[in-house]
Amino acid sequence: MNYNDFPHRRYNPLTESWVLVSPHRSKRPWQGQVEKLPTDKRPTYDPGCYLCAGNLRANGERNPDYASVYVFDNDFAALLPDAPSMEAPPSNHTFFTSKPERGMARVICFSPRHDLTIADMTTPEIRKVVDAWVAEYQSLGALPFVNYVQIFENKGAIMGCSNPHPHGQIWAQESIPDEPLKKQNAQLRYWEQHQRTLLSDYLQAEQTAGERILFENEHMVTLVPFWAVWPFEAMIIPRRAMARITDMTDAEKEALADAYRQLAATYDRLFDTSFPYSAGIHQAPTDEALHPEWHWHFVFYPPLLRSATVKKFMVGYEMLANPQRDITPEMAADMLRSRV
Ligand code: H2U
Repeated sequence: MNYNDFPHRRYNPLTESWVLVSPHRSKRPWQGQVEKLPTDKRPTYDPGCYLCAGNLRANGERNPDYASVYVFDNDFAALLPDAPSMEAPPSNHTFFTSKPERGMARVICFSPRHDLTIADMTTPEIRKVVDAWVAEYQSLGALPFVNYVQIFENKGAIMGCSNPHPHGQIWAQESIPDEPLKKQNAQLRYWEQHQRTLLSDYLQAEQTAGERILFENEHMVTLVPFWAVWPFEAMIIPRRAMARITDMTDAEKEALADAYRQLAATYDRLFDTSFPYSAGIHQAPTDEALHPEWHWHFVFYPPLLRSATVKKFMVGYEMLANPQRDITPEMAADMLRSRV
């Protein structure tokens, strides 16, 4: 089947869900239109920024004069460690099910430089971000009430990011949230059948196919997944099956930092803009089980469709039925590869 000609559905084996692909809608040749935005000239230090070194935060606390990466408890955390414990009887009425949820939320400043993004940082600088993620996953995961740690970055005003200072977030909680839980269930079934991780076999298939891989280094492969929903969705997958980022060797941490930088820079070159996205790492829960089924990976969901100012909306059919896309993941991979 020539995917470029026919509407078709693609299956995501990690989340066990479908995406409708309608490439005939974008058969018109790619116009390559670049609508330039006024360049976002930011100072290296902004006295009004609550994430810059030495500045006051909204709650009156002062950031230290940090030199590389700085992590602090979110002053407006969505999860709190002292919510009533699980011993509190949950409501189990059929229609009003709820349960208390304990957790923590942390903010991670990637750099003291207000004007940078991951795309502008060096690999050794980003390596420090990776090291902080590893340390946070370890320390938050060790808390008795934490069973899952979600590391993520929300970049760009279009994604609802409240501050352009380079930063990410970490939420840690009692329950495994829905997205990673879906992936856990699918990976567990695959592992039980094959004694290999789903993503090890997927990587091998992608390497044979070749058409969706963007770039590779010694330890990481960056690709547009076959089942991508967002126009320029991408994944960084470690070659070695590892359940969690704490399993990485130094060389793998370095390789992850470099792939992250390269993908962010490739995105920026695509539409000549500071490319917005939500990105995050899906990995094993911190519930003390070994989880050999898990193969951690880094997913990128950018909202842009055709230019710096044209965004894809997940509305209508997407809200009511299934996600849908026009350009195929292979077309997106071609476009991104031309900017690597
Ligand atoms: P986002 O821009 O990605 O939403 O992240 C900023 C986070 O920083 C946000 O969750 C927190 C907000 O609660 N924050 C603080 O913890 N202290 C502040 O002084 C302002 C913002």
